[in-house]
Amino acid sequence: IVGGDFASIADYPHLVNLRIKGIYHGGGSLITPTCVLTAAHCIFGQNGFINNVAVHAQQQCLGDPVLEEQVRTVLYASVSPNYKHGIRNYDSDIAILKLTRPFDITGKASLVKLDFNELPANANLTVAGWGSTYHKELQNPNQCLKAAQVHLVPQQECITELGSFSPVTENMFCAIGENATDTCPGDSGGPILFENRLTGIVSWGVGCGLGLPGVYTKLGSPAMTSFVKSVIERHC
Ligand code: 4AZ
Repeated sequence: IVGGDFASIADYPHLVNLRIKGIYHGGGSLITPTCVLTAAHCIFGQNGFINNVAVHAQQQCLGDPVLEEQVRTVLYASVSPNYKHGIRNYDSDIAILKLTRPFDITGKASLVKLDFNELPANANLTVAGWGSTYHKELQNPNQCLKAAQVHLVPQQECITELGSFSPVTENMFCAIGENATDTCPGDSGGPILFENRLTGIVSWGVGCGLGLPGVYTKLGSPAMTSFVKSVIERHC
């Protein structure tokens, strides 16, 4: 996150981080004790049964030691069938990871509530993650959690600003904060919250903190809503 402030994981008890072979690969949100919502591009190539992805809960900084009870492995990933990985295509950037064993949500970890409603104009939103803190910063393996306030950008304005880089579709919305506050590589998969409910997933952008909006997978689009609801019903 560019801008914003360091934050306490206690304020984001649903936020998890994803590891592939131990290496940090993005954020995620606990939506049921056995399911994590994330971005498809964070786990690209991992659709179906997978054995090399782990989920860490309750980590303040990526380099902190994690207790065994706060780590789960992933049984399989359900990736949106409309997600087509490729440069300049982030449509339907959404996946749900089914864990091999539920997290204990009677302790510090807890579930986030999902918000499938259309956001009001200029909605104030909160992002949180362990991503880069300035444009082109390499991922810090010891990054501590940051959070920031951003606001919804009108869809047409976002299409005008970013549409020439990559299509801005109905399954996306855009947001930016004061002084170019933004999400950055490494924040992907993590939450964007409206009134403490999950309304989107950090997905893509053109650089970060450059004054362009960041782009988020929109839980409230018809396709994203039906994907999430059907996976939860069948698998979570
Ligand atoms: C990324 O590459 C990424 N500025 C995520 C968010 C933004 C840009 C890039 C938004 O994961």
